[in-house]
Amino acid sequence: MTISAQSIFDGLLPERLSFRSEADYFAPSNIALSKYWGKRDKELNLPLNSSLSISLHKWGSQTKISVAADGRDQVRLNGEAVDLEQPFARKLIAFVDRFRRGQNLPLNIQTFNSIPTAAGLASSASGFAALTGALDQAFGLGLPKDKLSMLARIGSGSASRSFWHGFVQWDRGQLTDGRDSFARHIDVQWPEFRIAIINVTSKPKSVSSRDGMNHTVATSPLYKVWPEQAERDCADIGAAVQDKDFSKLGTLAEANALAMHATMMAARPGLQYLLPESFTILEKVRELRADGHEVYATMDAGPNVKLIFLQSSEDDVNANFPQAQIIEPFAAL
Ligand code: 2P0
Repeated sequence: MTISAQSIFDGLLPERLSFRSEADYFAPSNIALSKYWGKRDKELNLPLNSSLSISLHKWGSQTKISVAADGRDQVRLNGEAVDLEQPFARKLIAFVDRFRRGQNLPLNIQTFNSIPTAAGLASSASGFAALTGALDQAFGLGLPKDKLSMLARIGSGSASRSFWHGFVQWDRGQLTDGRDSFARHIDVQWPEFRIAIINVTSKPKSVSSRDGMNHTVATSPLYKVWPEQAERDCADIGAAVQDKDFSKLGTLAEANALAMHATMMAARPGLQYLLPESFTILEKVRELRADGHEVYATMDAGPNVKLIFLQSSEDDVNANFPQAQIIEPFAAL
């Protein structure tokens, strides 16, 4: 039985919507320490494995919604009007239409991304989370965060993890309709935890995450072992977070990221997001560790490298990677 994404929205929303209040919702971006790579259902964005992320503090998306004064939808990104035929606006309006279901509710939707574009981080995670949260406010739905996470997941899988600060786990779930596939906050504060973003290039990637993961699942002979290993990594990284065992967390996160990239490289044709500069950074990270500094790396569907370390290693990271942008995920907001 195939279940449509629309039926999930229909099941959670009232039949008739009305505009209740102006909305303003912030969602942080996130980086997976244990990666989501591969879907068991493409329509519902159901993952083949659970994943665990750390949110990027003030880096994320802020979405404001008000009634469109002239009766026509308007979309603005970072203050600039976006043509509704542009892919960004089309995706956004298609998601809003899953809420409106043909009802005449024209909206003015403004999104501000605080993620520096040069950081090369995807904004779809925070973007769909902020949009879902703002629609919930605008229509006065009052949905709990697990339901917001489930709806945002249909926009983009990693968006399910962008409703909380700190550590977040997205459980893969077992049900075919995805009612049990949403994220939850992990109640651990770790003020010494640091993330550094090392930008290799800010060029847009040639293969989207969505196409890349579908291609990997369909053609990579190494993918067979990924879901089980990733599920185990996710559980073990979750335990390391609870125990605040940084060596274990870093070792597993780096291994998990490399394993994800290995599955992609083995796809046919192979998919390689990492560039020579990415490998140079990885080598330097290994050298730092050999010198006794606990610094670990993770990479997503692009060549940029993200480092994780504790406050005690911050000076070493700054000295070795002066271009790094350092984020304190548990700093006061
Ligand atoms: C992650 N990535 O766990 C993994 C690691 C990229 C590499 O989630 O198709 O944009 O919209 O569900 O969420 C990026 O994939 O893909 C992603 P869709 P999404 O962060």
